[in-house]
Amino acid sequence: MHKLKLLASLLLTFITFNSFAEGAEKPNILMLCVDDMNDWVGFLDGHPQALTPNMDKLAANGVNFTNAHCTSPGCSPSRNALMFGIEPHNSGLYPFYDIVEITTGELDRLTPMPLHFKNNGYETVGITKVYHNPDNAYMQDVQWDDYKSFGDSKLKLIKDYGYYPEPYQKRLVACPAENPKEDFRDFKTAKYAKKFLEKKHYKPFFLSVGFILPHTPFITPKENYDRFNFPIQPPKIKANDLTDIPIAGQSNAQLYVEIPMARDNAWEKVRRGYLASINFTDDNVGMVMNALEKSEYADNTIVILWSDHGFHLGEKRSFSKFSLWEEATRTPFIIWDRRRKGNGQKCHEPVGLINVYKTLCDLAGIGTPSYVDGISLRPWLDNPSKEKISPAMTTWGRGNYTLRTKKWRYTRYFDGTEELYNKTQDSNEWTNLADNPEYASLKKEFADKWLPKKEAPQIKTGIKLYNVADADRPERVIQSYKKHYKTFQSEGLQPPLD
Ligand SMILES: [Ca+2]
Ligand SMILES: [Ca+2]
Repeated sequence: MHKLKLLASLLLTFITFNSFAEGAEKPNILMLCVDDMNDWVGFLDGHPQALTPNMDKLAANGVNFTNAHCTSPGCSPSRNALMFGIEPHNSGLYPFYDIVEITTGELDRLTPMPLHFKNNGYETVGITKVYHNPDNAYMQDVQWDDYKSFGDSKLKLIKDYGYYPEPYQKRLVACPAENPKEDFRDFKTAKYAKKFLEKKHYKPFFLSVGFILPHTPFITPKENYDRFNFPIQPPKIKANDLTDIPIAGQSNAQLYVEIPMARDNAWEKVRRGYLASINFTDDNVGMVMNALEKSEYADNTIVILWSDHGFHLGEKRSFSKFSLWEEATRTPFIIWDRRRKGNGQKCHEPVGLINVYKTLCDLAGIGTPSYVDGISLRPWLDNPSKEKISPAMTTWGRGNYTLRTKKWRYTRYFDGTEELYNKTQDSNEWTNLADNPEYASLKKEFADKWLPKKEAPQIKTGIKLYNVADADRPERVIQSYKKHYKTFQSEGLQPPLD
């Protein structure tokens, strides 16, 4: 018995020592996943009142990708593309899914990124919103060594301190709650990450920390609202911006949101709520980053921060995401790997979040499954001004694609209609040049060279939300857009085409 114990103890020591030695060579990964955050952050200079000192510090330490774009402008398709490393036109994951309910086997050939790291010796930990909820349940015990999801405690809203629409619309609520910050899920998420970083780990770790703010509703502790004084500067909006946009594009504008916002004069309150929500996420990012800096992992941890897509706050007469315009496609994106030569610089080349999977594998020194799309961004981490020829592509529904180069945005919808913007002269994308014959050859070149030649069929099981006009369902969203347009006129609002 005694001998057996000794043997077991020796064996344990050997295993522990061995995995530690192996781990010492591999960097840890800390992935900060943010929801619905656009460029209203200090490090992208998208709003003069943005207050994000912690993320600004991270951006200044690492490489700040200023021209980064999501793979799809909705939580579910964006995160599926990122976490499985596959473009929607290769996976068939175009709209929103409950991927746990996909019963037809299309996901079987895919390896979720955490599982791939786990297979390569990593301890994998996920907190709150990494995949789109409830997709964190997908292969949860297989891909995560530990997965923990937090919710808010019961929040007591201070309604008259912001906007609380009557009739109630959850996505437009923008007011603080009386509760202390400890009651908020994003604080709990950050605290769990902090505790993880304070512990001793014997394997390299892949830690994914998913914050839900600034996703709607914009509810934060009061102190975050108090940091933003009226007036809140509005973004630049051209009232009749949609006149030169084809109907497939127009239908992506969330027009109906503007009806209560205009009636209640609520835009400024809602924009304040958005800034406050980003500010609260920044506080929580700061908690995690401070814990990392104090930990023994500070020197051997790659930090990556992304948002799953951007957000409209009135531009193109729209609110939220679900479009192929810059407000929805562009995302904050930072990678800080202390070994890279480009740290402290900005990269203005067009990059996509589809590249996260290959980039992290490359930085960790592990291979990638053969189906994985995208490229490793490691060359731009060493030389951020290196020219990148390939555009960033964003897909929203089968058949709808937008390409972003440094100078152009070219969009083609399922019905063949198009948009083209010269970003150098028209950063707001106000003047659609697609019908100008001068650009016919440029459009053709974009389409021939970069748009998908083959499209995977849409996966038919597990669909949850389907709110785009695309090749599989061309009519419904366009009809509902036309209906909202009529309501708009009857409410006496300036219609977006006049
Ligand atoms: Ca989102
Ligand atoms: Ca326009």
